Amino acid sequence: KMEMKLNAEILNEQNSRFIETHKPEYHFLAQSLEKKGVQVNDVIKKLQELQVAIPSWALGAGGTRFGRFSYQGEPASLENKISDVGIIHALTNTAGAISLHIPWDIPKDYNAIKELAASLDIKFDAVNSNTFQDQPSMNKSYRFGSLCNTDSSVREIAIQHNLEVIDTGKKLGSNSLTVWLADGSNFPGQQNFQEALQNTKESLKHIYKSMPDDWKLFIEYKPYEPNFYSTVIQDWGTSLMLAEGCGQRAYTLVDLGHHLPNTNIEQIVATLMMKGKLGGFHFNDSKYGDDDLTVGSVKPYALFLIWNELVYGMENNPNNPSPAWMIDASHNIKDPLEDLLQSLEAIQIAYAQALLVDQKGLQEAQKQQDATLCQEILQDAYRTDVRPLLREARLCSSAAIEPIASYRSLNIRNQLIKERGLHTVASGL
Ligand code: LRH
Ligand code: MN
Ligand code: MN
Repeated sequence: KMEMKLNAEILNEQNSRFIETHKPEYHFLAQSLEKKGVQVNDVIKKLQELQVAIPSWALGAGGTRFGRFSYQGEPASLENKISDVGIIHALTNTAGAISLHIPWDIPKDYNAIKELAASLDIKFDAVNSNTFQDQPSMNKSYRFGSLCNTDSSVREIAIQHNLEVIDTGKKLGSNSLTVWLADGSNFPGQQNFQEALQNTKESLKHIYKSMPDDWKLFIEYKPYEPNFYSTVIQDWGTSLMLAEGCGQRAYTLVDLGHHLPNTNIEQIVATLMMKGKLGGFHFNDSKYGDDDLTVGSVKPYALFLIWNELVYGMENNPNNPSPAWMIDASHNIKDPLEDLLQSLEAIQIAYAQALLVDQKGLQEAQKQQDATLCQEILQDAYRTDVRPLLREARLCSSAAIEPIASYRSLNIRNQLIKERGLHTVASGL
């Protein structure tokens, strides 16, 4: 079977349709930004360098507990998923990594998988463990928790699973493990909070110690779901405490959907970066809970304020490693690849806007306690239409000036349907 290949020639031809509109728009913006003292070439370079991992589970249509509507031409194998990321990466030059969830994505032929990924310039980002679903091979259950379980033999199964995930990641060249736990309770009194947290801490320490020396552990938090009364790692404070308990290479992972309504996420970002403990980032957007909607589709200003702290932290907190960026969004009704292209665009827009913030002016205005001017400075950056910068960055990287328009005019989904069939069921969630 022929998998979809996007080469420079095809993309050049696509770009020729947009270049005449793009160039003057870009030059006009670049000129006005230079006048304000922005080093536009630096911004373009930073945009070209940003790489955001695509989670394997976002390549098929997501579902809810009420059902799932599959999308046509969905990837049925890990190979298919990697080649889908290859399409997105070729169009944007921003998706040079894939994040696997084990056991959903266990490779059969490691060499073939590695070769395929390398041929598409795709790296293996953090590997994710799954102790929120029982596996057929288990003779015990995670029904009452995994790493927190009162039964040490269940904790042992969950720890062993994490060690196997590390092994899988090692074989692929990944160098980080993300742990998200569904552990918690549904009713008051059901669980002893202290015991559950203590067990979790010991289990995580064991996993941390078993990682290779150059690996990082990312500990994800979430306030509720699937448990609805309590969650063991419910917030960034608990995650940070556990990361500090494990050691230097353990970090907190922020998933934008994992906060109660109106939480000031940008302040959490600032605090974690000050401590050098922001390890990973899952982008998505939400209206109500962990909705996993397209990045920037609901609260683009909040996304900008978060990026503003990320940019500040990347410049002022050398003790914080460059965070591992990932999109953790997947939706029911859109073409998953178009959804991811929109998410990447939103991430790049907010990043570019944050790079335009007049940091010196802002600091000065803060010193003067000039709240009006502080807001003016932030919103001047936020209200800039930075899309010509993104287009230029993609053009300079031989990607598509207009990814979605090109994806559509190249009929990529139809080709995938021809290769994979109309009624497909994505492996995974
Ligand atoms: C949990 C989560 C976590 C999981 C993924 C499937 O809500 O954000 O990152 O691994 O979703
Ligand atoms: Mn997540
Ligand atoms: Mn989530």
